[in-house]
Amino acid sequence: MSPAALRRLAVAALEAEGLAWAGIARVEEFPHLAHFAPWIAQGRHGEMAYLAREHGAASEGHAAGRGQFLREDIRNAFPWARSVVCAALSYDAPGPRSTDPRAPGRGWIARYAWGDDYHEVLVAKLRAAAARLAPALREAGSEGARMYVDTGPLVERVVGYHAGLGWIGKNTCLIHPRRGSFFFLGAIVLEAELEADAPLPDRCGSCRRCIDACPTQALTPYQMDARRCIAYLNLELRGPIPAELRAGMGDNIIGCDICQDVCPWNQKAEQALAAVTPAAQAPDMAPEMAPELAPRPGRMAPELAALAALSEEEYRREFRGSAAKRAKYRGLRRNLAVALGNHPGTGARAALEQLAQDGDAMVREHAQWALERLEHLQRPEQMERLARPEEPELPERLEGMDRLEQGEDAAGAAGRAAGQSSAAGPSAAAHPNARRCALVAPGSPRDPRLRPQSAPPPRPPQSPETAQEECAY
Ligand code: B12
Ligand code: SF4
Ligand code: SF4
Repeated sequence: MSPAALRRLAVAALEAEGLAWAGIARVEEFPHLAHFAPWIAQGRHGEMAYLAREHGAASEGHAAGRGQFLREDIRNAFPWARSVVCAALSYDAPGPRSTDPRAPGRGWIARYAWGDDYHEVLVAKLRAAAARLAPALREAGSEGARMYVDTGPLVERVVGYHAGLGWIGKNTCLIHPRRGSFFFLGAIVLEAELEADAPLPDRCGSCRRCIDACPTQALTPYQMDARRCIAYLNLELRGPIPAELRAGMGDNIIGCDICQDVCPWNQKAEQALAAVTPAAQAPDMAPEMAPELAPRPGRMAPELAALAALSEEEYRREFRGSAAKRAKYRGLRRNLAVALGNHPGTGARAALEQLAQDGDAMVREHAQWALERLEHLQRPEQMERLARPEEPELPERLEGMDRLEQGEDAAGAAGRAAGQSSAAGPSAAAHPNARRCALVAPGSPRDPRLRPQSAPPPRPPQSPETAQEECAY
């Protein structure tokens, strides 16, 4: 069977499982991966030791007399592989942005963790698609196939780039010019040769909004020091959070969305989403978003004190089947202590006094830190500032950005709208999360009813500003 025919079958198999957005990367040397070894050598992976796993004996001597890192060449782990099918699944659920103002005492759970655990959702779809493809692979005489979401020894964003799904932005995320960056990646590594896609050009241009917005200065263009990233601090780090980074973490208790929420390409995706959610097309959800990824109740801007009051059993029930559970009970309480100190509301002091009695010394120490911070914040001038939080710069409207792509966008939107029902599949209406998605106001990608109660209303659109000088397209 020809590489082109295999490609068509692979794409059809994914589509049948609700993965309508995919690309193929040819396995070869990927230039981005030249940055991998120096990144590890600088210790930027922090305690994520799995990223630094080595491959081969030191005597094979790739650099400085050691073996290569497993992930710096995809052929290290998969010497037999010739193609990687890379599927993208949107999690751009309707709802507020992390950069919208929030009422005191509320925190932020990153968007990727609003619905069911994406690992399970996406890997199940990949497995089912691979099973559909298996007879064709057997016929082609190359059956080898491995499926991964996060956990495989490959850098998925680099593979996604070569599969034509987007470019790697200065915030290190993979970004698509019409769909933004709120999507997950999954990979099927194949022994067979499939016709490959071409990469998309980098459209960051001279923009550096993500770098300037990052509260812990974790980003330099295209590189992250994960040790400073809030998503690392509140999810991956098991021990105490370095004191000098705690204030910068703000009220982020699970992950962080800031460098994506300020990205103009996500604002543009928001507009595209609005274009494909007319009243007739219920359920109103992001194109290609699996119903399982739709927000569970209480995920957006939850009340910090209420979460801090959960027993371990209640915590397990609340976060069962959610990617948020990676923080673990003690990690979440540590994060809540920091967030309560940074963004206190009614009941913050009482909640912190409870946490200061916790059975876990790490939680107690973070609560103590937060209580001391509250003392400082209680000075009259600080309280006044808290009562009227400085509104973050709201996303500029980017009508001007559409100029070059207007025709293409309209066609793309129509195509997505047509594909939407089949992508969601018959299970869409049946899934309990689907009902919540249908709450979105017709024609509006972000229903104000989904905003946390008592949060200030969104500001009216700013005067249109083209990001033409900033984003190269
Ligand atoms: C470890 C990890 C993290 C770590 C470290 C992130 C990082 N930037 O490395 C932490 C915990 C911080 C994290 C956070 C998040 N993650 Co994460 N993470 C991973 C994981 C498991 C491995 C990534 C990895 O190998 N990093 C190592 C470094 C070296 O790789 P990299 O940053 O991707 O670097 C490449 C580029 O920056 C580029 N590069 C480097 N220097 C230069 C210089 C120039 C000039 C150029 C052009 C390029 C370039 O080449 C590098 C490769 O060598 C992947 C899954 C996977 N197996 O790939 C998910 C993954 C990257 N994460 C994902 C997500 C969704 C998130 C969060 C949004 C979750 C959240 N809301 O909190 C945040 C996003 C933060 C951000 N700005 O990246 C998605 C990304 C999807 C997308 N559209 O990009 C992935 C692919 C998971 C998935 N299966 O969908 N993550
Ligand atoms: S996820 Fe948050 S902390 Fe991490 S690089 Fe982006 S803005 Fe900075
Ligand atoms: S377009 Fe701007 S905000 Fe988005 S990743 Fe590139 S530099 Fe960052």
